[in-house]
Amino acid sequence: MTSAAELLDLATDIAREAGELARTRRAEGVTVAATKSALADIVTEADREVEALIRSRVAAARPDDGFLGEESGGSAPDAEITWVVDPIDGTVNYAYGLPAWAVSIAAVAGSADPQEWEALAAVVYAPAIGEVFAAARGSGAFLDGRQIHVNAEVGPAGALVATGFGYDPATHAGTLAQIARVMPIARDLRRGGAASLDLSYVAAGRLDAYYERGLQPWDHAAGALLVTEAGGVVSGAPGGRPGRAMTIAAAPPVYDRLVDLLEF
Ligand code: LIP
Repeated sequence: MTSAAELLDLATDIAREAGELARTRRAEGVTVAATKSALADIVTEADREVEALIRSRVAAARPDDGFLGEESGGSAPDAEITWVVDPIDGTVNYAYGLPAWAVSIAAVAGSADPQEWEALAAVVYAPAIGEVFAAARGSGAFLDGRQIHVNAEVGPAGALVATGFGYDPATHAGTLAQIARVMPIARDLRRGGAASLDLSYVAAGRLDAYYERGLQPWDHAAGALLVTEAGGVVSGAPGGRPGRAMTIAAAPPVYDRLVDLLEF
């Protein structure tokens, strides 16, 4: 079986090529191709083009692998390795020209089900910022080749916590109520708009914690491995896997305090 390091090398090469394509398309001007689950849930022509590039590169290099992409769906669910891809995570940021967007690619084993898979390799590439977050299972997490770690200690001012709002306006009141429950342990909040980068920033110690409801598998697949390889904890509801109901990521002490405040 291919090693996690070999999968990471391939994922990184593909992410860099895909990211440069996305950046080129951004500079040319972005066209919204359609809306999906809600008016705010947009897909651009670049999302589709970048995912097609990633899918073709993976198929050429590893034709027997499965694929699960935000825009083109899944294939070969029984494959030994599945590539879980968000071609442009932070699509709204990308469409507005804000820099917080990323190509997120994870290679997972055992199943195409996020409740069962074992992530082996992860890369989150932010082309507009020029940073590559990478991890191979068991080998640590890295930012541009420098090893990174979660913030194990939070200062007396409290935790810097990131979260997000789903595309469905009907969920916003519940999200705001949840924020009110979390604020007693927070020094401040951040809302970056790209889950893969929020998770990467927890791994790098730039955030003390991140939580969000409503994430899709491709939003958290790569970032979750980065966090655990950086010494953090990632879950859904306590003891569960990250998913639509909830994704929580933090260093152990903050994680435990956050879980006590969130309702599941
Ligand atoms: C986005 C996530 C973000 C969330 C947005 C959206 P997309 O993914 O990365 O954290 O708040 O609602 O789901 O749609 O840009 O790939």
